[in-house]
Amino acid sequence: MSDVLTMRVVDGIGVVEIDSPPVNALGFNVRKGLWQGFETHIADPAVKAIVLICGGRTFFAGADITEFGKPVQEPDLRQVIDLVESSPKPTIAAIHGTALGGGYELSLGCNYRVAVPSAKVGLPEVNLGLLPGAGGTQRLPRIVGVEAALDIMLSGAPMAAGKAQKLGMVDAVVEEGRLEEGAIAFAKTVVAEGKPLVKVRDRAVEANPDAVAAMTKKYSRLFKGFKAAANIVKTVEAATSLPFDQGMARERELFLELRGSNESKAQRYAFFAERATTKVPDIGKDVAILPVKSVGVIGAGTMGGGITMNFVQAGLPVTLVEMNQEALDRGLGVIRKNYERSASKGSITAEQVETYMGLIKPALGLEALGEVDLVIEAVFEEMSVKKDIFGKLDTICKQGAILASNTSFLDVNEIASATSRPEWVVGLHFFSPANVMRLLEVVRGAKTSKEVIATSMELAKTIRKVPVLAGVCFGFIANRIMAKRTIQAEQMVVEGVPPARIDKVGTDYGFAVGSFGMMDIVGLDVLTRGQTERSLRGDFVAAGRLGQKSGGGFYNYDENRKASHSEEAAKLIADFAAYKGIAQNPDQSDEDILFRLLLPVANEGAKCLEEGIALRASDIDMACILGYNWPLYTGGPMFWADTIGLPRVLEKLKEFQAKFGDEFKPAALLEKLAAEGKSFTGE
Ligand code: 3H9
Repeated sequence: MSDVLTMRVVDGIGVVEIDSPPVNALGFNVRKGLWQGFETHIADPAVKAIVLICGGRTFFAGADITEFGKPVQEPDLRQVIDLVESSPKPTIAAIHGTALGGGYELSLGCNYRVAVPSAKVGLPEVNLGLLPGAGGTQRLPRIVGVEAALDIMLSGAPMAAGKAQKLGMVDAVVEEGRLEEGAIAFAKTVVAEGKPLVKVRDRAVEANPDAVAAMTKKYSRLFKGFKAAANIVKTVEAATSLPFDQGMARERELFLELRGSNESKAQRYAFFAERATTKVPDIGKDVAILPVKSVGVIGAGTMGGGITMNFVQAGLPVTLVEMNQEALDRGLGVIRKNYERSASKGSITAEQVETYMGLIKPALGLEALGEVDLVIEAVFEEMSVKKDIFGKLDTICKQGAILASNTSFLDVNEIASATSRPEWVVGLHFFSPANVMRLLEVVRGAKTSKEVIATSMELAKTIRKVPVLAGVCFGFIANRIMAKRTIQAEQMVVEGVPPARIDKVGTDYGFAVGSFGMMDIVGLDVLTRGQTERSLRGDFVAAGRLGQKSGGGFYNYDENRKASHSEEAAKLIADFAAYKGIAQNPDQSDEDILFRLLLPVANEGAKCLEEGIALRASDIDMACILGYNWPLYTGGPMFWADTIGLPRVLEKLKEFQAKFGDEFKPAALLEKLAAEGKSFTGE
């Protein structure tokens, strides 16, 4: 018998139980087990109805994503669902944990679905660049109608059992902890009542063009770059216009188109990349995770405030320290305003606003941090200031407190040297806005202890961030490598390519904002702070063009912040080019503009790998996706370079190096991998 299958018969009800840790993904072994379980119970005259249940933490979490690149071994999931659906005996899926994707689709092949209150169901395939490919697109609209089905499939969001019951996605909710008993009791009632067995496929569904239009509008962001959403809409339209079997054939065709696409490959890669970031080769499960029950944040500015919000939302009290009352009040005011805005939008309750604010303990002076388990310093980027603070923390903080800096560029080892306990010092680099961006770079100093790293990685999970481990260097991973894009954007603009053209190439690729649009948002004065030499941005600042806040930077802005061409900006650029004696070269192709912007990013990523600054290429990709909104469907700079092919990447870099200089000098690792026919990511 299959090693994931257990069968029993309880009062005439056959139970098929599958247990395949960690999440009962529907890989070949599981499908084989299901086949065997259902065939056996269908053939057994003593069995009057069949309950399908999972062991472990969850019902089936979907198809096994690792199988997608490989040839399918039969029975495939659709064949398994056909077998279940063709059962002459009532079938009942018993759901706990998360019934997702193929897992929920399998339950739709059953006549009934029962769940415990804590269970969730959903079709999240869109997040992997796919569509529900095991009948979900055809069966779900037959239960909930076109509008709700599209909402569920386009959002990809799991739904709690109670709500799912109201929509008919779940037929009964049974007592928590007594799923099997509840499902068996349900099955017995079905048998006793002898009702005709209704299959989902036999239900009717009506077309609803208005709902399609409304949902297409609601999820409009998914229709640019991503491919799955458009195909999901097509399958749902097929469900309303074609007989079931033809609808299934259409679903298959559109699923296969997505499965083979670079976009879906990138999204599947990102799914595993996100889960790989916490795996640090020299830090095993034996390394202790230290308790962090209270936090101190130094600096109530934009970063400090955002950082504070993360922790209070996770229920951890934060002592927020400023040097004067005015700054403290201002910082607290901004945090409150952010929460009140969320409450007015309905994303949190008024009560939550007070709970979060109540967890913040405002304080003047570092002395208030004596007893906290973790301190995060978020003051401005000046080494002497940081060293002064860490020196004081060394005398104030209790032994065993983690001392973290949110520095974006500075040397964490030097900061640690201001203390007598460098093993307790770490970089925790948040990305702005810190309460929104999911990336947390955990910067490992030369002496940072394994416990501190392990605790930082765990802490990221607590505050719903994705940690990426980085070594000490200027800018760590994301800022260091993304700076290469900005350098090239500025270089091309002084060569005479208009900012709008460069930004359009960036936004066509999938960035929400181009390099110049972004500089205008951040503020050119901020970006030139501390600069002594003449620079293009400095010329803009000197001319009073600071960006959006002054009504103009690289672009002019109207009152709605809509950007338009600026003659003054064009003149500043031309003057700067003349001052630098830059040869004009405005006629560059879109492809060259794109490659000049982004290949140096991947090349710098390769250098981070060579130097051991990043553990793996996929960490670099996660850092760019989660810290810089690099378009997910391209997989990040390293995966994208792989999809182009490293020999071609190398060739382009060499061509640019010959034309534009050593900024494009290929990393040794790139040369090596290209020569060996390998890739950065192994994909
Ligand atoms: C699909 O179903 C297509 C069909 O429509 C059509 C077929 C024809 N496969 O996330 P966690 C691994 S597409 C393989 O850390 P949590 C995961 O990598 C699928 N592996 O736990 C990790 O491994 P490791 C639609 C999977 O408790 C471990 O399990 N379904 C899969 O935070 C634990 O995962 C989805 O998109 C999988 N499907 O969250 C659901 N799922 O320990 C995807 C997980 O080595 N899964 N793993 O790092 C999830 O959303 C979350 O994993 C879940 C648990 C909510 C289930």
